Amino acid sequence: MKLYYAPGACSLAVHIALRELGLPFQAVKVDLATHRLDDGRPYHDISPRGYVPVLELDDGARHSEVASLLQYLADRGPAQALIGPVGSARRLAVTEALAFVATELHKVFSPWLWHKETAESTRTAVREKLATRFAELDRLFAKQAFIAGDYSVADAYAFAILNWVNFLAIPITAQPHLQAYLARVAARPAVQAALRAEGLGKK
Ligand SMILES: N[C@@H](CCC(=O)N[C@@H](CS)C(=O)NCC(=O)O)C(=O)O
Repeated sequence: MKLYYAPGACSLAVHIALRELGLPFQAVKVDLATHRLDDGRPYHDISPRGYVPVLELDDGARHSEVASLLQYLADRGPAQALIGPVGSARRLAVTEALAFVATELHKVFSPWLWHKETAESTRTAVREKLATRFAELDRLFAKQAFIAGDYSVADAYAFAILNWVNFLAIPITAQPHLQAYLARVAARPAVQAALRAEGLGKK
């Protein structure tokens, strides 16, 4: 498999899952500022929307959407441990968390906070909405270690998105349980390896 990624972007979730599951893959870096690969090829030839992640399967088929890619990969893991069998309560909890991260966190942060042209009033509204989500997560992580019970692919996704608080200097000191959660996920060897491979590891 081939993963098209940009350092620290939402593609980090898929990168983490590939490493958690020990699946063989090649990582191909995309410059999202220019939408080009390192060799100069236009990324829109790979991804018509210009988005990462794209996962290219061994038969050459290309697929996108973080939440779907994570489900696909987790189903290939031993005993579907990172997602749970179809029809199980575990699966419902993990897919519920994937949808929550996609629609209530990922697409609240982006595109608004990443684009310089976003009006300050919009940024303020986005930060307020995120603050309510962070407070909800803080209450959740006071009670449980991971977003859907045991560690799952939804944690890889939640971590990749919530980690943006560091890039965007959004304080979460008022949410100690959320802070501890990020540290807990960051400490996993697969997460450390993915961060290092993307040039984001601790020096
Ligand atoms: N719906 C897509 C969204 C992916 C997405 O927003 N990717 C961002 C990085 S986190 C991107 O590639 N942005 C580049 C751009 O806007 O041109 C998914 O969930 O995978």
